[in-house]
Amino acid sequence: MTTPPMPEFPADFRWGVATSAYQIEGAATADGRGPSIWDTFAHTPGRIADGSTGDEACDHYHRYAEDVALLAGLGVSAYRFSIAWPRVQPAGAGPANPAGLDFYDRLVDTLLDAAVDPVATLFHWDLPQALEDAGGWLHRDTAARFAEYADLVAARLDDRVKLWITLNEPFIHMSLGHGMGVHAPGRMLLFDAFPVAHHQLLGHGLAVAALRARGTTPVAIANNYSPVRVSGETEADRAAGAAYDALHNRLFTDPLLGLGYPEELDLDAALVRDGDLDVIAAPLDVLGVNYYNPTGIRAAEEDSPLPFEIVPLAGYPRTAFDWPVAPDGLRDLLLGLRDAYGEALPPIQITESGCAYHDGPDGQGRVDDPERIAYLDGHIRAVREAMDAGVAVTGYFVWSLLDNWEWAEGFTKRFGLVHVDYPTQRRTPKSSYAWFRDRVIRR
Ligand code: IFM
Repeated sequence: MTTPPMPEFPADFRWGVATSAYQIEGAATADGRGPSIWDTFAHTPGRIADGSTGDEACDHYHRYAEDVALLAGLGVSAYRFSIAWPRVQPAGAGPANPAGLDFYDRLVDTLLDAAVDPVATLFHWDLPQALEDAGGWLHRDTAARFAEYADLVAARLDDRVKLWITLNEPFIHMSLGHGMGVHAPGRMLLFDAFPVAHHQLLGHGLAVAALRARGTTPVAIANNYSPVRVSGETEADRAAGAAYDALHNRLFTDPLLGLGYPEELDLDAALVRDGDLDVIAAPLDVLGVNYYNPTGIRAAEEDSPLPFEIVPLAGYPRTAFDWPVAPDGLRDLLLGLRDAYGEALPPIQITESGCAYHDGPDGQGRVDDPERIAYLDGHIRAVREAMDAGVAVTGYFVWSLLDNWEWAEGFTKRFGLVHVDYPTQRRTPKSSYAWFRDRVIRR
């Protein structure tokens, strides 16, 4: 697909791709790895759309050298991956499992040899099952466990990792995993899931302190954001939009940037102990922004358990996930963050941006994915527009390097720049891979 030339970006702009451990690694029991909540959830009949698990996924654990060669061929300056807590602490506590850390040591060195900066996420949803059995993120102690784990990882890798990301999308982990029950650990607590928000944020703050004590590597968090589009004209519709915005966007940003919790969410005061908000508001070097789509909201029916109703947004193309393709949402989101937080806002990196389509090889074995090229083209231009309007954005990571195991959707959603034939594990770069390399990175 031909697209008009991309506008200029600063020479040191960080172009990367992102993945996460459970979605690609496989090797679920190798080298002493313990079970995570996602192993348990995926192995529970009826939880995953195609009945699959992450037991093998993309077998990245054994094929990481081939995958780093794909990164080198792409020309990215950074690779965002996550570390599986149950590889490092199989039971969620105690000394590190050296064999688990050895894998990330090898990966980091292979990345550096290929001139790709390692960007490591410490928690991308794969909580050790033993911690879940003790209460998981509903339990305050998990925050302290997370900081201990962060310290063990940093002790081994801080000399080479270029950016730490503490948590990935704590909103999604709270809402889908603990509010609605469609992700691990499968709890359906609705607003009683708020302790999961506070304890993740507390764990983040304690982990930031542990990482700072170990070295000088910059630290970030990767939040999921979805700008709200109010559907309807009434005051109740606008109030519903504000309620959703507080829940999805502000709950995990206001306290990080020193504003405390949004008042409208009415968090149980007993949850937040003296000093917690100071721990959570530890200065960040980068705010990671994961963006996929805006959310349409209107007032809920009177008997609804939620103070808003999510409605489909008309007028946009849609991905295989049925998510609207709305690059304007990314621009609006970035401008909105700047307007809401001003000087308190650290530089932003787009830590995930991407789309799922039903990609497959043609008769010649080529995988052509023009929709993904159009998607990325629009979203990268949206970032440039926000930068032109004064928002400090210093990086952009495509989700994802490889087609991979998409949580409750199993293998049915393909997000990769590289196609994976799961039975053979054959990797085939899609046309978006060449486009990203030639039209964006090496322009
Ligand atoms: O695959 C996920 C990723 O793990 C977290 N952010 C959204 C992606 C697409 O759903």
